[in-house]
Amino acid sequence: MIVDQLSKTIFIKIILYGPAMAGKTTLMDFIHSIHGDRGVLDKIEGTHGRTLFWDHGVYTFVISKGWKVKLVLIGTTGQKYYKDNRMVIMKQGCDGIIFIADARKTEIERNMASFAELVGIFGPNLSKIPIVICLNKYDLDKNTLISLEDFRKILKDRFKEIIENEERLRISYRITIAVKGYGAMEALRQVLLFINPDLLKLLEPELKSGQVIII
Ligand SMILES: Nc1nc2c(ncn2[C@@H]2O[C@H](COP(=O)(O)OP(=O)(O)OP(=O)(O)O)[C@@H](O)[C@H]2O)c(=O)[nH]1
Ligand SMILES: [Mg+2]
Repeated sequence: MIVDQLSKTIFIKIILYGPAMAGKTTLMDFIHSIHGDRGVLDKIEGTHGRTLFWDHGVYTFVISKGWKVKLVLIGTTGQKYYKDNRMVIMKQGCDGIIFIADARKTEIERNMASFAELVGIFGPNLSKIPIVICLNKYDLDKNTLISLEDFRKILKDRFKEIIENEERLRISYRITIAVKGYGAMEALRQVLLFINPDLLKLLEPELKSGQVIII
């Protein structure tokens, strides 16, 4: 978080991370569909809508006493081939991470490999960064999907040293359906809550909830 006293602006940077095709861009598209009047979303995509470099959204919210918050959302490219590109983005640091996992059981190893990459980048310092993990695509056939509990358990087993100390790591798990916007704003709120609860209180009147559906 950067606080610029002169321009009375607070900058918050949140990165969307996760394996290719998990739904990072789709989630950002949804957030933009409801907050597009507050900012811009710049996407650099190849054919078939695959992110080549990143998705970059900046949204400005006016809070009290002339202060404003600039919320910077960066969606990484998930493809293996562009690992170096992700590294450049991640090395610049961030205030919080929304990790978009693909909820299908068949995707578990790709999800874990992506999380391992995060651990590789930040090492033990990852424990200090707030993370909201979204099990995305929960609209698909329930028999093909992993439960939140099972996902959590596998992640804890694999990354004990990072995940286990829950007091240090602000981490939360939720279900999302990015194509419908389900859980998108809740994930954003949760990561903002982890980053700074007082700031979220000030931002709350400005944040729209978007579409809510029952699953
Ligand atoms: N059924 C279903 N499909 C989804 C959901 N979210 C995303 N998708 C689909 O999954 C595909 C990939 O979504 P993207 O948002 O482009 O994925 P990404 O993580 O940005 O992928 P990269 O940019 O390649 O890393 C698209 O066809 C989306 O429509 C969801 O909640 N449910
Ligand atoms: Mg993308």
